[in-house]
This record gives sequence, C-alpha cells and structure tokens, in this order.
Amino acid sequence: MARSNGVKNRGNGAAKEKASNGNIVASETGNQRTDYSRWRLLDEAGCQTWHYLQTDEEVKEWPQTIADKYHLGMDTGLPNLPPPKTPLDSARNALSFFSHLQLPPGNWACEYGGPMFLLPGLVITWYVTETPIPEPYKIEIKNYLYARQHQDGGWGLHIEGESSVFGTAMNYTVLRLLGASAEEPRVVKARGLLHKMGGAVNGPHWAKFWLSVLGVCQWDIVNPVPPELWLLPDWVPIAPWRWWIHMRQVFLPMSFIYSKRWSYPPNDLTRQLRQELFTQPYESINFLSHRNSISPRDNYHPKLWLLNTVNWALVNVWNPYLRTSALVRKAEDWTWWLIQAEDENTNFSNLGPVNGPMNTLCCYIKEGPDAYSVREHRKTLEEFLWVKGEGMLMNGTNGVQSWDTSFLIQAAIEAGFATDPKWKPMLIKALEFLEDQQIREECRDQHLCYRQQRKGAWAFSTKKQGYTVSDCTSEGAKAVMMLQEVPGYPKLISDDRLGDAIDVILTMQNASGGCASYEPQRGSEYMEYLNAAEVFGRIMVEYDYPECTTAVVGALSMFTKHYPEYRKDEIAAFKARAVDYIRKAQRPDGSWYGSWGICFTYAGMFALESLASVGESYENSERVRRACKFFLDHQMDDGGWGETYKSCETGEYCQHEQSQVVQTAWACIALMEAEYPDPEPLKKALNMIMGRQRSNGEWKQEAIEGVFNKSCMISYPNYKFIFPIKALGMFAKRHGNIKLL
Ligand code: LAN
Repeated sequence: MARSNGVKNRGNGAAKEKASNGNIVASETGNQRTDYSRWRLLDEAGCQTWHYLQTDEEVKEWPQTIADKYHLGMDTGLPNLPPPKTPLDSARNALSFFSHLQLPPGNWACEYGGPMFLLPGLVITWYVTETPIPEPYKIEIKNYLYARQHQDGGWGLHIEGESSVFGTAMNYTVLRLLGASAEEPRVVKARGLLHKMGGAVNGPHWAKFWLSVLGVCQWDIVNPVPPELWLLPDWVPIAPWRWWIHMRQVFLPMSFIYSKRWSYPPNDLTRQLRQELFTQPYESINFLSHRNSISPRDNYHPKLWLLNTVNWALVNVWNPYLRTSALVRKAEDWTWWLIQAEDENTNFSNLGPVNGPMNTLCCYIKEGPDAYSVREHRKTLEEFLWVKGEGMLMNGTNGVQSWDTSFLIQAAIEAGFATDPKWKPMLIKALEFLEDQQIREECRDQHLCYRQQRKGAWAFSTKKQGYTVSDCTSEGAKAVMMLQEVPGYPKLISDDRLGDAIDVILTMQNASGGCASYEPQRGSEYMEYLNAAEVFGRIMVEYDYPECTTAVVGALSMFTKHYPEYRKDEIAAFKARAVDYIRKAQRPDGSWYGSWGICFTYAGMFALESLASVGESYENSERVRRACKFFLDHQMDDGGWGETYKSCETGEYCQHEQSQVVQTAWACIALMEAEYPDPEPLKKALNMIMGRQRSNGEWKQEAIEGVFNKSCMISYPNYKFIFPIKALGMFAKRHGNIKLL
C-alpha cells in the first residue's frame, strides 16, 4: 500500500466537521482537525503504522475498517447483541465485539499511551534532524496535547498525574515546535503554570537533556552522563551492562550525545523558546547552578548524597582535568559501536520509545542527515505513533501485539470458546501470528552487546523489536500450548520450538527464586543510589516481580504436563524456588505489590495463580486465606474493585472512588484461583461487570490500568475485553453458567 502522509490542501478553516477533499477543517474549539474518515491503520506482520489518505481515489481503494473506526473513536456500526443473562452470554458478546478488532496478521492492537514525556523526545528529534513533519501529524499531535491539558494549564508525567515541570515544559515546547502561537490562550496558560513552578530550570534530568539538544538550555545544566562508564570492565559492580535494560539503553545514546555536547543551532523559534521557558532572561541564567534544581512535583525519587557527590566530582574534577581526548574518543567509539549493534539487532526499532529517538539523533550526528541509518530510523519511529479520537500520541512501545494476542487466546480458551466453530478462524489467525512472531535466532554479537538469550522467545510487541521478556515469552508459550492442545487446531509450533522457549525462560531466574523482566538481575539493588532520573523509582536494576514470576511458573507447569521429560529436574527446581519467592513476597496483610499493573489487585491475581499451580488454595493454605481476606476487605458496595494509581506511588492500597471493570475482573480471577468457596462476592462482582457492558458487547474505557517504574502510568485498553472474558469464563466453568443479570 502506498504511503502518503502529507496534506495537499490545507483546509479552509471555516467549515465545521465535514471536509470533502481538503481534508483539514476547523472544529468548534478553533482547533484544526484532520478528516478522521481518511486515517488507516496498516499492520504488516505486526508493524503498525497510521496513514492519512490524500485523495478520494485512495479512500475508495483502501476502505476504513471497523478496527480503524473503533480506534479513531468513530461509530463502528456494530449491532446490538442479545442482552446477556449468564456469564457466558456476556463473554460471548464481548468476544463478538473484540473479534472485529483483530487485524489481518492475526494480532490485536490499541493505543498504548499514558506517559506524557515520550512525544517531546520524538518531536524534538524530528525537529533537530530536520525531518519533515507531515501536516496531519502536526495537527493531531497538537489536538492530543490540548485534549490532555489539565485545568491548571499543564501536563504531568502521565495522563492522570498532576502537572509537573517535566510534563509542562516539554509539551509546551512540542506545541510551539509544531506551530502553536505563543499567544494562543492555552499556550499562555501553560506558560503561566510553568513559570509558577519556577520555569524549565526546575525540570528533571531528561527535560534538561532534551532542551539542551534543542539548544534552549545550555549543556552545563545537565548532570553528567559520561560515556566512559561503558569502558569499565564487566566485573565492576556498577558497570552499565548490569543496569536495567531500559536505563542502560537510554543511557547509551544519551551519553554519546552528552559527550558531543550536540545542540541544534539557534533559530528564531528556539530563541523565542529561550525566553518563554524561563522566569528570567535566558542570557542571565547561570545554567551550571541549576544542575540540581528541581520542582517538588517532579522529584519522585530525590537524588541521594552519593550521586550528588559523584556528579560534583565529575563536573569539577573529571571533566575539566582528567577526561583526556584519547579517553573521550575511545568512549565515543565504543558507545557508537553499541548504538549500531542495537539498531541492527532491532532493525532500527530499538528497545523503546526513549532510546529510539535518541539513537536516531546519534546516527544523524555521526552519519549525517541522509545516511541509511537515519532514513531507516525515520521509518521505524512511525511505528510508535497512534491516532485516536483525541489526536495523535506516542505509544509506550511499538505496540502490544504479542502480549495482548497471547492473553486473548488464553481468555477465549478459558471461556470454552476455542471449540466453538464460530471462533476457530479468529483463533487460528491469532496462533499464526504468534507462530510468525516467535524469535528464531540469537542477536548478532549477543555477548558483546550484553543481550540475553532469546531464541524461542516472544517479545512484548514484535519479533523485529526482538527483546525477550520473561512473562511475554511465558504467556506466548502458554497460549500456543493451550491452543495447540484443542482438537482441530494445527500444530504450527513444534515441540523443539517450544523447548527453545523453555530454554530462554530457564535463564531468567534471580538468586531470590523470583523472575525479573528482560534479564535476571545483574547488579545490586544499592545501585538505586545512582538513580539520576528523579521522576522514576526502582529503575537501576532488574527486580523480582510476582507478575513475571507467575507467568514463568505457569509456562513451566504447562510445559511439563505436555513434555514431562524435558529438563525435568531443572524445571522442578526452578518452579519450587519461584513459588517460594512468591510466598516470601506476600505482605503481612495478605497482598502483593504490583509493578506493571495497578497495583495490589494486579499482583494478587498473579500470585494466587502461582500458589494454585502448586495446589495451595483457600482450604489448605493460611497464606491464600489471608490474600482472599485482603481482596474481600476491598470489595466495594457495588460488588466491584477499584484501586488508583496512587497505590503504585505510595506502596499502600489507595481506594478509587469508582469501581473499575478491569480490576474487578482481576479480583474475581484471583478469588477463583484461590478457590474461594463462597460464590456470592463473585456473583456480585460479575453482575457489576455485566451491568456496565454496552449492548454491542464492549466496555467503555475507565481509569488507567498499567504502570512502570512506580510513578508512570500506561494504558492497556484491551484489558477491558480480555480480563472480563477470562473472569466470566472461569466463573461459568467453576460455578455454572447461571443467570446473573
Ligand atoms: C513495559 C510493557 C510491558 C511490560 C510487561 C510485559 C507487562 C511486564 O510484565 C514486564 C515489563 C514490560 C515489558 C514493560 C517494561 C517497561 C516498558 C517497556 C513498559 C511498561 C512499556 C513502556 C516502558 C518503557 C520503559 C517506557 C520508556 C520509559 C523509560 C523510563 C525508558
């Protein structure tokens, strides 16, 4: 399909919502809007990109699908379904709706927004690399930012978070770079708030870094990011290869750019920004003195004395006196080698939405504007973009492909739908997708670039991105094993290939017995003393996660059932230690802290699944009874559960004012895994879930579901389909498909 993103006719500025061929119109709020009937989502083997069609011919040739319309917030025209009475009626209606959102390669997609610090990195990168930004993108990114602007005029770290300097300074900059006038009332309001918070000098490290790249701050304001650290021998306890992969892969290009002190040459617009972002004239600011200035709203994880001392020494002793040019060259050469390895191993997708733009900039600095690397980066950066009713945003990864597809398969099987001929084609397609997305070989120079074994793994998004995650591999393997067991389904993934997945999983255990995310823990948790990002917690190394550990336990248990002989003793020992970790991670009040979903509700569901896998239930385990009590103590009057994101920040359960469909489904699954004997709380909860279902089978979006690094929330919009289907299905299996509504 031809790709075309420019806009020929720049709207007439007068019409209301409907545009015929000019595409762009002004809405009632005065914003420009693109014509939503022209957006299309293209999914090529899981690589998802949005396209804005120019001509009526293109529109005719490439019709808009139901999935396009749904994601764009348009009317899907899907019919009303028979009103559900039983849990399976409700699950069937939900799957009926959700099946229309499956994309041609077999996967599901969705917005994966939430963080408000991602678009700025991308837009600044486009701007400083002089990458043309298509007009529809400019319009819809501005729309998104206006739609997400808080009452006070600012933006937070994530969509639900209170306004901060990070969110406000960066998104203000984006609006201006995309053409918003400094006099536009919403921009004026944002600037007012930013000034009230002390201006951009009070931003965290990453804000200072990006603004220095743009040439709006001076590099002196950025705390050191020395690439020399990459020259440390591997045995050194703080060597970067030991850090959590997201931190080291961001640190890598950041240190290269920092070392170059590269800034975009000033122009009229950036000179204006120099005056707008601060509370005093740019020329009078002593940038060096603001290295550690930070507003309290941004300072989630204040830097500790150790890091402040190290930074002082780097700025005052190391940089001026000891950092020889030979050392600089060596460090830059090695970081550049590692950057290229990352690009090559991910086909320029890169690990995530922060290092993607940064690596792009490194290639631009090193190889020039028209280099192959820069052109490839420009293409893959598109895969981070998403369009929804509110406008265009940047996703937290290049999609949720393998993860959501694995979960959907499992939920459908749980509800007994796999044997229904109606759903077979959909599930076979989903299986084909997972088959296509299993990673089949190791990376180039795996050990030199410190990559984890990955042959046989699944990534969270795509094989192209190519990073194994303990639970993504596990959920993928579970989905495949479960579906290939069902009579009538093809065996697309051989025993050997499942064995490869298990081999990867077996490399993932921490000394504690628990599992982390991308790799086992490689360094001490004391490394958090060197956490320089200020806005996030628990970022420096991998940790144990009950969620990831449970997925691994589940995959290993299922695998041994099918293949009892393969690495039998290792699997048994791994599992025993993993479940032991789950037991130890339980808090005295019966709960587990969740790191990837909000929060205790999410982790509790997983932990109880782990315990169930070794036969611990309400009847025979005090631990499980304690966990059930924790859940039941938090059930709300309407039968649901609701926990706010504050739980993740504070580490204490924070009650939401309103019950949430997704969390209620998680809690029901938890109680069922525990074999809680009384079905009444479950009936009440499922009754609430069914009551909120629309007549076409969908549920509407409620509060944000996911989290990372304790402080930043992220959306998992497909969870509102997947987990209710699973909970309703499990209930029917255990307590009968009885009338609930
Ligand atoms: C994700 C998304 C998926 C998530 C799960 C699989 C759910 C989890 O169980 C393991 C960790 C993982 C893979 C995960 C790690 C951190 C990610 C990649 C994210 C939360 C999505 C976005 C986030 C990434 C770090 C965002 C960029 C921000 C930085 C601080 C670099």
